[in-house]
Amino acid sequence: PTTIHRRDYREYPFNIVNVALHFDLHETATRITSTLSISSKENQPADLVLNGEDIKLVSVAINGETLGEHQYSLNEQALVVPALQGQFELSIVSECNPAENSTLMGLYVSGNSFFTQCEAEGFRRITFFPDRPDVMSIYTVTICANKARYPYLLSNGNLCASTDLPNGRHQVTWEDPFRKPSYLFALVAGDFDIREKHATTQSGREVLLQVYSDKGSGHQTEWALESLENAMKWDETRFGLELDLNRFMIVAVRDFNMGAMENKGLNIFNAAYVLADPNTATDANYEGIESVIGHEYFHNWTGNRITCRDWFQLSLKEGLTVFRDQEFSADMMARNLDNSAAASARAIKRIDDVTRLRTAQFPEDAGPMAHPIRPESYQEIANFYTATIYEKGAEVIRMQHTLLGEEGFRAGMDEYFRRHDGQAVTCDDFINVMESVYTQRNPGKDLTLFRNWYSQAGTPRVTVQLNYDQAQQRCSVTLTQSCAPVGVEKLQDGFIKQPFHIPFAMGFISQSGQPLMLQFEGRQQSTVLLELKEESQTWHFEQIAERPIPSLLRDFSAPVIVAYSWTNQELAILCAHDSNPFARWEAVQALSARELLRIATTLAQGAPAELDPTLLQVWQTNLTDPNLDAGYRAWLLTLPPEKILAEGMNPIEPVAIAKARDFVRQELARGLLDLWLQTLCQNETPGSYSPDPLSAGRRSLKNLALAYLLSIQNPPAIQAAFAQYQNADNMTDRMGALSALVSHYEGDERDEALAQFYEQWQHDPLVVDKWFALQANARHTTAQTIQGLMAHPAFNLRNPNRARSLIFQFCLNNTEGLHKEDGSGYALWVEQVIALDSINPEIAARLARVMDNWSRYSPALKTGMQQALKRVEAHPGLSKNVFEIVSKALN
Ligand code: DPP
Ligand code: ZN
Repeated sequence: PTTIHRRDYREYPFNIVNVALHFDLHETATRITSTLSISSKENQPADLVLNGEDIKLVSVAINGETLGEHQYSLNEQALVVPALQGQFELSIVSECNPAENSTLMGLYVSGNSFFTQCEAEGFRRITFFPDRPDVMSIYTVTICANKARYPYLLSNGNLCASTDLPNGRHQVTWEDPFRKPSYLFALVAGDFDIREKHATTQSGREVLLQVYSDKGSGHQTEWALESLENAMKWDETRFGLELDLNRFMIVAVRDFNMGAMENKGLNIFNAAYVLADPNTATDANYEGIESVIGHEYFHNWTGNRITCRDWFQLSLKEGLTVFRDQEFSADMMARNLDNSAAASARAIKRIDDVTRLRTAQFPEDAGPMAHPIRPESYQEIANFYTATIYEKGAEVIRMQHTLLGEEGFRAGMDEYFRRHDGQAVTCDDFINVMESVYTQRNPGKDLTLFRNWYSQAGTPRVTVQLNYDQAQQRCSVTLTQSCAPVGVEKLQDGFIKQPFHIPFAMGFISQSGQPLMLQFEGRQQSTVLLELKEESQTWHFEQIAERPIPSLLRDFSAPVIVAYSWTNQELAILCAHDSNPFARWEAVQALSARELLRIATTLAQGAPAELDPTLLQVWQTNLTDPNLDAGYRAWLLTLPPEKILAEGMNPIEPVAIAKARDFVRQELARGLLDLWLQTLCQNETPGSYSPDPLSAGRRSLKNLALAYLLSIQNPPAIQAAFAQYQNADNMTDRMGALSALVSHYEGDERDEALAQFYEQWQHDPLVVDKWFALQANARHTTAQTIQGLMAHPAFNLRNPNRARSLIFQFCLNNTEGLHKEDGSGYALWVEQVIALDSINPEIAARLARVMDNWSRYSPALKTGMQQALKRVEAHPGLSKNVFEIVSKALN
């Protein structure tokens, strides 16, 4: 496979001014006529290169004259018409087979409907076209299909004509008034339930908001429509950005590779991010729906109005839009709360996002796929829809927000739209705009060094050194940064990593737990923002009466790893008193990670473990502190996930980590039994279900207590879990109880409950996904269990949600099952990567990434992992998606 480099970017030599598409929809043979009005950019002939994959060319004509076969060339990837110049009209007729398209890229059938997915390179599976984001055109789309089967025919923009045809067919025409790249094209045809609402924009325009879903699922779209309206209002208020179309449609589809897609005016969503009702969706599902609906809606400006010049700039739209959806969710969560509840609601959101970054992105940034948020090269762009582009990309935007401040950032965004609306631009264009505002507001400062976040990969480590001088009452803080070359950086001769510009927020806490005020930049502040721009820098703070305890990287002000050697006692003080709620949670994480890793090492050596009483003390404080909201308390009482712990262990002993977590959980359950039982009783949520953050917080604390108590098989808690399972009026409580039982309880009633759950919910695919996922994650589930479940009539490898719920859940989260000594976990992985690859390479490549960090595992495991990778690599006919992943892992 060829590698594509950022430095090789060349402008496309033609403008494609207008695109007229005519679809004659049939399940197994859809005929597409594409008429392009084209003009050369230059005064000399150039080859017209049109991408096309897996489609059949029927004819090609220029200005109405059909070309003979000698007048163009055609291969597996492209149609080339040589030496064209001036203005002309090109017409192409081609055919594709939507029913047989299991890649879910291009035009495909799901259930009884047609859908498209074009980002990144799916449009070339529909018609021959310069399928690259910098070619922007005005689209007119005509769709013709059987009227009874496909009463709704949708595309981007505004509906402008609709007529009945002979033979039971009908035809509609859509016009999108905005220029767009091909990846934002969409088409949907089918029969749907519709929920809709008229809303008025800031400037007083009336718009129609619609959610389309499978027949019979219309009662599950209320939350989606409400979230869409909230997103619309939020973008107006926070960024002054208004919906630019008269109608905005969301369509839910059961078979979808991603979460959702921001096609202009016609967002297509994985049903998992649309459908919810209290009985089938959990609090986490409700949150996920709100955030993804927000995300896709926000793309209308950050992504669609201003798009990417090429796919190396993906983070231009994704990092920025993730930042925007994170802020949207935080604002929604903090809405209507008093100051302190709002602060903990925001902290919860931040904790959640940082946890995601640390579990998914930090390992990526330390492994063979490590890449800067603006990569330099790729083989398959679909492999670069990564945690780095999205989550780290959002952190890089957040740092700019921190450096500019809310007002400055908003001024920067305004300027970004002023300069670039309607264009396909680069990350450099974005940072240039932000820098112009930054420099104007902070004379003498610039973002030169900050740009290294775009060009260098890896997670920087910031080592902190504190020197306290009692006589001078002075405390100095030295920050030192380092970041070893990672991923492709390691392969480049003479590569020297430059320092990053790191905004580092910190404060001091006294030995008695009080926040200290610091004199900094002419003001008294409890949190100061240090800007680390060299390898090492020192700051001095005066009038510090005693040796303080540093509270570091508050609110996670930069995506870095902090190294500081607090004593356990100092950490315990921060765990109980840090006035910054995010940093207080961090202290708990640091202390418990330290303890868990110590115990994991002990267990790996076969020695008996014992819990440090400090941790028990911290848990007791956080179970009883009267000032904590339930949801925030739940986070304070949650042990760090295995994947985060693994990043702190060398070599990684995954099973020892899992066992250490079990051990600590049980010790904390046993040592604080009464408090857990009280917590269980005190967090009921009476009344009918509401997904609001306070109620969700209570449910999460209650279900956490249940999990702790069941880990020691506490009999009253087992009873409580069964009662909760039977009586729950919402899915969060039902799943909370069932998952605690499935994870920790061995009796027959457990299997009865699981069987009953399936019986009750088998008609709802998203709930059946939950049922598979529960079992995939359960202790004692082995590869054989998974094989058994794959034989269940409800299992279907072609449906990505189903594959994810069973196979991905097992390979990603069931540590003991995957790493079983008999090699059965690895064998299952090999088999399923290969099986999926022949159906859907994009999904297969995601599963392939499970083995990324094999070389960091203990010797007993890494050989097996490496062999598994080699078996996949040796498989004939591998897609370039999977090939890129496994070959980089083995390199
Ligand atoms: N649909 C994906 C997202 O919104 C890719 N653009 O992130
Ligand atoms: Zn996105």
